[in-house]
Parts: sequence; C-alpha cells; structure tokens
Amino acid sequence: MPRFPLEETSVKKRYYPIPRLFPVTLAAAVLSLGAASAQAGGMQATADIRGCKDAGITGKATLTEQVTPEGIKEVMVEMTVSGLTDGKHAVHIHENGACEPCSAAKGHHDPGPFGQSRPDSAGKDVPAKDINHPYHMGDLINLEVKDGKGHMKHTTNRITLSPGRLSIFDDNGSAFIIHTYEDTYCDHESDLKKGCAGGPRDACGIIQPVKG
Ligand SMILES: [Cu+2]
Repeated sequence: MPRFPLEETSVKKRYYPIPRLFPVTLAAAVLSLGAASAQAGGMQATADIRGCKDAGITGKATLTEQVTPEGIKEVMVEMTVSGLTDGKHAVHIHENGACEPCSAAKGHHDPGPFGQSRPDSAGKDVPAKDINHPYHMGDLINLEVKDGKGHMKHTTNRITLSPGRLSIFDDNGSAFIIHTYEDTYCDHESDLKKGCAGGPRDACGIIQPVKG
C-alpha cells in the first residue's frame, strides 16, 4: 500500500477505486478501501503564502496527514512559492496562526518537552539560552528557488494535523514562515549562531484545515 496514494493528484481529487467485476474482487477492494481509509488519516490543510513586505511573493502549501502501517502519523508538506530570491530559504512551522506582521507568527512550533521556541536570538549577537534549534517540531527543510520559482516537498513525523501533542492546530493555530536565508540546520554547537535558522522573515502563511 503506497503511503501517499494522493501524492501525484490534486488534493481536491481524491481517487477511490470503485469495486467491480467479481464478488471476490469486490470484497478485496472493499477491504483494501478500508485499509486505505485507516491509513489516510484523512486530514488535509492548506496555506496561502504571502510576502511579509514584498507583495510580489505569493505561494501555496498543502499538508496531508497519513498513518504508516505501524500507526505513526506523518505529514507531507508540499509548497510552491514565486517571487523569492534565488537560492535556499529556511521553511518552518511557527507557533501562532498569524502573519500580520510576520513576527506575529512568533517562534517555531515546539510543543516540548523543552518548551523552547526561539529559532534564533532575534537580532541579538549572543544566542539566547532557550535556543532549541534543530529540535523544534516545526522545523522543515529548505525551499530551493530557481529563476524566482521555489518548490519544496517534505514528509515529517514531527507534527500532526489531527489532535494530539504534536498537533499544529492548537489553540492559536500555526503558520509557515519562509526566511531570507537557508537553514543550516544548526546541527553542531558551532553552528548555533544568529541566523543559522534562516534569519529575517520573507513570507508567511496561516495554516488552515481543509474541512470535510
Ligand atoms: Cu522560522
């Protein structure tokens, strides 16, 4: 069973096989459909991406939750953005569903156990003690932009769309932030410095659940 049967199709066009032919096939198809439903998790979400200051930056993101055979929830994030400068841009899910101004999205989605959410020290030369990158649950991968067009596709099991401790749909929601520079992922102590998680904010998009 492919993990992402909807991967190559529009999120609006769900494809379910229609049982036909022999009863055995029908029974198998119904069983298979049941399994697919159990795996799908069913939740989807979208975000409209807009530039923080530059109205020429626009884009769209889709999020699809799936459940692995072992019961692990995974979320596939696919994002297309135009108008950013060429090169790599850090993309994270930030803790507030607010984009006006982009700082309203606050720090990285990080339900803990560390309870720390600052992606960097927000302009200070000395990193804050609560720096917790790259362990934030909202950390994703860089969006690579060529000729003004950027595309990113990434699957993470650090977040869920459905309710739970890792859900991005907590009381105040969540938003994507696309940063000016690349995320070096701050993997080593020596990398934990100002701007290692992408620096200033270029674009933002409030994540909205898709109903039904
Ligand atoms: Cu960020």
